[in-house]
Amino acid sequence: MAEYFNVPAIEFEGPQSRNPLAFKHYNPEELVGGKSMAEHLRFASPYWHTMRGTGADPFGAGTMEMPWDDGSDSEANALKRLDVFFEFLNKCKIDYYCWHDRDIAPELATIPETNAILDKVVDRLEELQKEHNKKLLWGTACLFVHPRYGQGAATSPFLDVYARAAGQIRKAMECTKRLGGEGYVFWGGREGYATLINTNVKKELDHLAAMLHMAVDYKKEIGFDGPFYIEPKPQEPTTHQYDSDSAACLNFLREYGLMEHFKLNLETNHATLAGHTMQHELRIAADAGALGSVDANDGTANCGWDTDEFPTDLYLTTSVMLEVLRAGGFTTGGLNFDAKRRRDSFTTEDLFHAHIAGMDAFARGLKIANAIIEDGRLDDFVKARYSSWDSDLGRKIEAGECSLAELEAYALERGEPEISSGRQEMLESLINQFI
Ligand code: XLS
Ligand code: NI
Ligand code: NI
Repeated sequence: MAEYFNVPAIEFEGPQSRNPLAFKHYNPEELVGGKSMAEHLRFASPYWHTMRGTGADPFGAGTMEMPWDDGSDSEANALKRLDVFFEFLNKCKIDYYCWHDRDIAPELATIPETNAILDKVVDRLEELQKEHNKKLLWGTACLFVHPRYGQGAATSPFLDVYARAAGQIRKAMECTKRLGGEGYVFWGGREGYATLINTNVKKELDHLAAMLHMAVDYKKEIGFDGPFYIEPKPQEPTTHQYDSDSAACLNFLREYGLMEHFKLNLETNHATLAGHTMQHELRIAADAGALGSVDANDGTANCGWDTDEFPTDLYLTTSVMLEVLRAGGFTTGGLNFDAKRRRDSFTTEDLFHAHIAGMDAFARGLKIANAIIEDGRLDDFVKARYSSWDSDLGRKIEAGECSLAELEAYALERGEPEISSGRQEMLESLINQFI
């Protein structure tokens, strides 16, 4: 096979290494809390950023060097990109990947032509996965790029657009199943509104739920047993996206009887756009049994865009891994770098530097989070903070067997409640001891 990257396979060399093309912390086989780093972290690379991201922004053209890509919509070009991608995954020691249907194969003039080229690409992906022992973390349908989806896909005012989206979802699910995908994502990029002046929100949400119910039916029909994930994001490209954050998604899923079929795929930069920390989003999902997968990236806090930067902040990776470990670790999910290099990091080598940076940051986050949990002081503090509930009365309230009058009588007897310090700064300092 031709080599497309003038970069050696990336090896673990340890924290003392000065080699920029080596892992300093990510050592796939190394055990952390009884499980290998590779099993804990389940890194994935997104085809759309890694292979299709050009570096273009609203003010300038693409900058990324992609000498293998002739820019055409030909089958040969689509197939060639796959070889490049698998060389990259191998050299970077990444076991999983994710795609949108339209990243891996182009949309052609008609639906049958489009599906036929997609099938050819999926045939080749099947071979490459086997040959290189790689797995599909999740697939998804791109329902936001084509102009027909400009006013939504599953929430479009136009039935014909809705039907088009339905067929595209069916096909993308079939391809995901064929490739042994461990999950399937719904990111509703344009499922929202630009303005309420022209929008029937109730109708749009009912239609979105109907689409997801049809997807559940199809999932059963083809025997796809991975979970569906909804990926929340509050805005961009729409003014308001319906799946705005974890809590909004959970409410929607419960309202429409979809909870048992869905988990959430949470992305850091989407959390911050929603005015939350990533840790908040993960916690809300985990408490509902819906922490599915992570789109691992970061943003620039004071900028307000979804800049999809590689995650290199140890406080962030530590907080993510704390929530993931406490939730019992990933099952079908993983850490998908939904991240792109900065426009100025345009060489093919930068693809490696970016992933090494993210993988090392998460390897450290994992070790730090595991050490914090094993140390136990943080969790013990939280447990002790709520210890007044470990009483007969506490249990009675939690079981829903108490009345306001009963509690009033209790309070009368007790007098002014005693409270203790929340010790936020002490705990922040404790966490810093591990970082
Ligand atoms: C965009 C989203 C998108 C999803 C997949 O902001 O993050 O890339 O992850 O459709
Ligand atoms: Ni994403
Ligand atoms: Ni994003």
